[in-house]
Amino acid sequence: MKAYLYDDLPGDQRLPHDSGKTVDADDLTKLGVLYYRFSDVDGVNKLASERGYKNRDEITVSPEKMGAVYEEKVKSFFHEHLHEDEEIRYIRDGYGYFDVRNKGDQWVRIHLEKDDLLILPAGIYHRFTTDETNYIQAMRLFKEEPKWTPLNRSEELDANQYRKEYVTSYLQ
Ligand code: KMT
Ligand code: NI
Repeated sequence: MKAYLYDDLPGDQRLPHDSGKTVDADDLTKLGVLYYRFSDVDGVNKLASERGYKNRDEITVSPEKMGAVYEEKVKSFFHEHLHEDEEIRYIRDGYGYFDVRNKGDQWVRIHLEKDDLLILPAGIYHRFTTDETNYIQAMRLFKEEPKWTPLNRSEELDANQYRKEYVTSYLQ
């Protein structure tokens, strides 16, 4: 895992966009973003059961797997959104970027690799993209009633109960 402030310069979303300003795991924790590394799935199973997760699936995001819809899919993952539930991703292979908004509403870019696990809290604005390797395989974990439909950022959404709880807990 490597995290830094996004440079906000034009260019493909899959380029690093590294401003050179590092963000560490403690800074992420202050935003409610938790980072772990698990070399095998046993640790993931334990964490999942502690947090009440029962379901999971695996997704491969790559042109080989997705064919013609790959570019479209990658663009859709990159729309800024939130969920009314936690989002847990365990990277099984390849690389990807999760971008999250910090206190000053700047993007923090988190580069994940195999064995990294990231927990994004409910209500945080974020987006995802593959990197230049165009390949990631990830486990997505769900609670029983998944409330993680992506809700795109808007002014009305700032009044959402889960958004307000996130702001109160982490941004004030
Ligand atoms: C997400 O949350 O945007 C995704 O599920 C993308 C694929 S998982 C790396
Ligand atoms: Ni999401």
